[in-house]
Amino acid sequence: MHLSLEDKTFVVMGVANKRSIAWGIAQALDAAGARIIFTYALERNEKSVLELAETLNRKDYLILQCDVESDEQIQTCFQTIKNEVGTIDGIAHCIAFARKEELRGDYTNVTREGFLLAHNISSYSLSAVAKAVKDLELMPNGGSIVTLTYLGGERVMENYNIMGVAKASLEASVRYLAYDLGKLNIRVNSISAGPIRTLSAKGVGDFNSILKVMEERAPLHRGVDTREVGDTALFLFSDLSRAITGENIHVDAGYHIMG
Ligand code: NDP
Ligand code: N5H
Repeated sequence: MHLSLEDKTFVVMGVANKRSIAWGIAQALDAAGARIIFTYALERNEKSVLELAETLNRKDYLILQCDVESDEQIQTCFQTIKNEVGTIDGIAHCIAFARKEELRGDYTNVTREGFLLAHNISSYSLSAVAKAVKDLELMPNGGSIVTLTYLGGERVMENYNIMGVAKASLEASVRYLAYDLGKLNIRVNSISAGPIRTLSAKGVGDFNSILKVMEERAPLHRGVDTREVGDTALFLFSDLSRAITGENIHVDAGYHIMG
């Protein structure tokens, strides 16, 4: 199916490399003809984002720094977008972080600092970005904001620990933001992706066995890839989903329905 978003501009936050879910979303947006603005956190990632962006059909992309731990960087980044592009039609928020040592073992090992850090980067950042959009009137024609979550935000998944608690907060934020921004015809939804081998997933938990269980138990008996998540994001960015907001769509081969 071909969707055309040729007259639209989207901000994609969280491309670290070609395995990133954000990159799968960017590829889907590019296939639909959309213009993309990339944001990255670390200086060292700018070059890899640039190399990837060069492979897109559209060359009128922008690449901006936005470490979401900093209110100042968020403000500067979205003000630059306002100045350079004027208005945008959507945002893909594909950002999360927790300390490695708090992603294994007992949940009660969590520290105050680790708890706050995970919530700051993985949850509050969505609300901060939504606030910037509202304050700067970046989506006067309405729009769509999409974030990424995982089943561990709804149920206990071993080792996900503090990230599960942060995702629960993120998912609740989606609902409150959907209500707030609904007045402006801005929709806010999350995609709950199945396990995908990305840089973040590297070295945390026993990823191979998690994938194996998914292939055994999911109704479709397979894993999912970043382009499949990208295509669902495309749907959420398009008018086809115009009556959907505050929703969490599972792109996980149906794994979440299993008892
Ligand atoms: P990646 O490692 O590719 O992406 C994670 C991104 O988060 C990186 O680009 C990283 O940027 C960014 N990030 C971390 N800290 C900050 C910060 N302070 N400011 C701005 N950006 C920051 O992994 P994924 O693609 O897997 O992760 C994307 C999203 O998908 C996350 O929300 C994750 O929880 C979610 N998800 C992933 C699943 C999976 O199995 N992979 C399953 C379900 C959900 P940098 O490197 O510059 O710090
Ligand atoms: C049940 C699981 C496996 C165990 C838990 C994994 C949790 C992963 C999420 C966070 C985002 C990973 C993380 O913060 C790793 C960092 O401590 C170290 N890595 C980095 O700093 C790299 C270099 C950068 C790019 O990473 C980030 N995030 O900035 C869950 C898995 C089956 C599914 C999964 C992997 C979910 C998810 O939310 O990502």
